[in-house]
Amino acid sequence: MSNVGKPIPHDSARGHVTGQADYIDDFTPMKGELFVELVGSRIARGEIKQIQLESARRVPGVVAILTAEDIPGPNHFGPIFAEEPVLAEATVHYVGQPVVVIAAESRDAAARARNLVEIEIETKTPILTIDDAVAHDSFIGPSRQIRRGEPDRALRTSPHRLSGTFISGGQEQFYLESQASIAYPDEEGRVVVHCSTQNPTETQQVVAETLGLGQHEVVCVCRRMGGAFGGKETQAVIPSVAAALVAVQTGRPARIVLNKDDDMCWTGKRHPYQTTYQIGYDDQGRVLAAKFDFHSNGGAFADLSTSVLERTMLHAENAYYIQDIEINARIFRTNFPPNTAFRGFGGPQGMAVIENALEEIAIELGEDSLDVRRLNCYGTTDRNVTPYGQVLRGNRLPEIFDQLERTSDYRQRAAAVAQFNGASRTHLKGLAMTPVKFGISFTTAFLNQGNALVNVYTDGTVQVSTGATEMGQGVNTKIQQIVADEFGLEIGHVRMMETSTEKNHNTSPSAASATTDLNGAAAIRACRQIKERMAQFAARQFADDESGIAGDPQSVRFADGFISDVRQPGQSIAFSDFTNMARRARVDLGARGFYATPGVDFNRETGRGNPFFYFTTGCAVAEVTVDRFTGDLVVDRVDLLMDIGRQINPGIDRGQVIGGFVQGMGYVTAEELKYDESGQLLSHSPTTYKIPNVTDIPRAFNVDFIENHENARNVRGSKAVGEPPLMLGLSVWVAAKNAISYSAQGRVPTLRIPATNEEILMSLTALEKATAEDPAETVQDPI
Ligand code: LUZ
Ligand code: MOS
Repeated sequence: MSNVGKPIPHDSARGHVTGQADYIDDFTPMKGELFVELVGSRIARGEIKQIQLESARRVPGVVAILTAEDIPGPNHFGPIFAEEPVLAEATVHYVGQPVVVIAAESRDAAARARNLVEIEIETKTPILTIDDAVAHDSFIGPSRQIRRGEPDRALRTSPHRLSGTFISGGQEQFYLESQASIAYPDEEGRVVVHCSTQNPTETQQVVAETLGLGQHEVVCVCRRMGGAFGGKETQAVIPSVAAALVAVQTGRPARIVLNKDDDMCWTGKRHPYQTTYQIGYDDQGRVLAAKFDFHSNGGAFADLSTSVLERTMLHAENAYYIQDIEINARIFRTNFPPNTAFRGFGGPQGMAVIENALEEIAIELGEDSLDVRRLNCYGTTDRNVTPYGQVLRGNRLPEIFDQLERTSDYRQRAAAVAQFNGASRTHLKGLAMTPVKFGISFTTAFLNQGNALVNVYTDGTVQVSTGATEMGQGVNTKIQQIVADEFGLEIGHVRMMETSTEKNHNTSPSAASATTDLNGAAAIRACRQIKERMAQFAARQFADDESGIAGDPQSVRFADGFISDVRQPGQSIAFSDFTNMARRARVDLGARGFYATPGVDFNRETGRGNPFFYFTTGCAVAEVTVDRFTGDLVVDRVDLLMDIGRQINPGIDRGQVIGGFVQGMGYVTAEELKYDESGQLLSHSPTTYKIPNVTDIPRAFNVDFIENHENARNVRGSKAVGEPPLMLGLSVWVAAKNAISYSAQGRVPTLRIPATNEEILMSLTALEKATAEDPAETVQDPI
């Protein structure tokens, strides 16, 4: 009996559906609890001249109003550079930057007081575009490079070249549960923070530092999040500190829950990029040389921008071997909220540029872009070294390409698309297959660690605590399955406990798709220690002088709820009886396991190393229809094929793949962040920010996985699945570009991310205008 490999429902599935699963704001208010509001800057950039708090203080029910001066420890924090103020001091750098903390007896009172706070700011011209930031020399961190071969020479000698600027916008994480924390004071000024965070350890650390406490005086607890998608990897910190500050200063519990509009306006998002590229290629479409200059819009403070940028660079070639390549990258400081982690973490921005370029090569050569992509795909025995020197092991990408080409009927459908486009005057169809190769591991090597605590009780039940945080992705269910298998128990005997820094400390954020990998492996290590002790004890029980069987821990098995000796069938003891016996015999039934990913290292200075433990790969084919008159885009069909090793939970993995793909699709086609000229976000609610809904998902959606029983590298032969499918959403964008290209054959359309209806219409119009002005270049007008 194995639990691993079965589509066991998410351990909170019932609670999610019935509403019984508690999120932060569902916690019953504690006695004396205060409600906390932040007052954010209304100005994107300026100097604070005066803060008027008197009228706000007079609002009945207001208990405390605090500013940067009330923070006892250092006011600055940051996951990489400690440069971001918790509360603004003399200057403000983005709309919504928190300046004042209000604590009141009720939400109403807090809201009323918030409206009465007057922050007088001398406005300066904000830096809102990358071009602006370049002009002002406004950047974050050093510029970076990865280089192999002689790209300049290879570009010069290539038979064909193309170049351009590629623009991709940001993306709001759009978790359903906003940033939220409840802090309550312990005696003697210590504090416990319940927080919707991917990163309880960071919350603990920053709360401790800013309050002038030791880390041992702060506990951070996270039962679950209502979504995170990267948005809670670092940015749960400011609300947590605000609540903790109030708790410690007033001696009362304090709750903060951002409303949706504030959350969308004030917190960081996926980084917008502006990238120039130069590509050299031959007559067949083989890329011989590539040069990329990635310009990332970092927002006002560093946050995770340098790590995000690094992942962009490490995915600039996506699934393709490029012999001579140069990847330059830099982050620009602007007056937006600090941009941060978002599922994919810079990967999508890197891959989009090469996928765009390959589509352009295909258009220029009049080839099907699948042939161009397949030709450039990483090989299995040669052409299999990345620009940073990591060798791909067991590369299944060529096989995935070929299998999906067959199972999706790619060739017949490509012919049908061409035929359709020759006949239709109102619509254009497009088809594209794009791959993903996503590196699994934090590129910051030290983060690749996890620890787990396993307690076996005398009734044979088990509690497991790890540093993993549950954000709906099902990490708890997967670890529950893994642990149940270790002890040979049914899943109901194993319970996952809420995440707390008290039980699991010095943890990494639940991020980088690696949470099950790291914490599942740590849990196995803990189980193995307990099993080892149990086996020693069992061997003594199973020893039999009469039949001459000596005690042998090696022959003890844990299966089907029993402990047995393989040499003596019928001599088994129920697990629950055995645990009781073991306790009486003073056998230690608890353990803490630790796991550190072996062999990962990357040298930022040289741009060389093995940053990733392995890669998760896959391909998707998307077929779309574009309305020539409105730019409306319909995704007719998607076929998706991935290698995610041996699945721990096929049901949960399927949910991750579908959800990730659709979220990626939203990024490339619909989700547009619109700001006014003062840097205020205009699309800050579900009515103005368009995420995919049920009518936008592919009309036909076929999801499949290749068999990969050989994968032994990772926990239970599985592979990480959280982020990689998001990048397959690019297939929809490429299919849209493919569709547009039919409106003027041989001419390359320009298309940004996101390809909203408006963007598609503008691209079509520009192409038609160019064709009308210069018809000679048009090979053949299909209409
Ligand atoms: N977070 C991080 C991540 O700190 N480092 C990473 O490499 C990463 N990759 C993906 C998602 N989150
Ligand atoms: Mo992340 S983008 O917090 O894995």
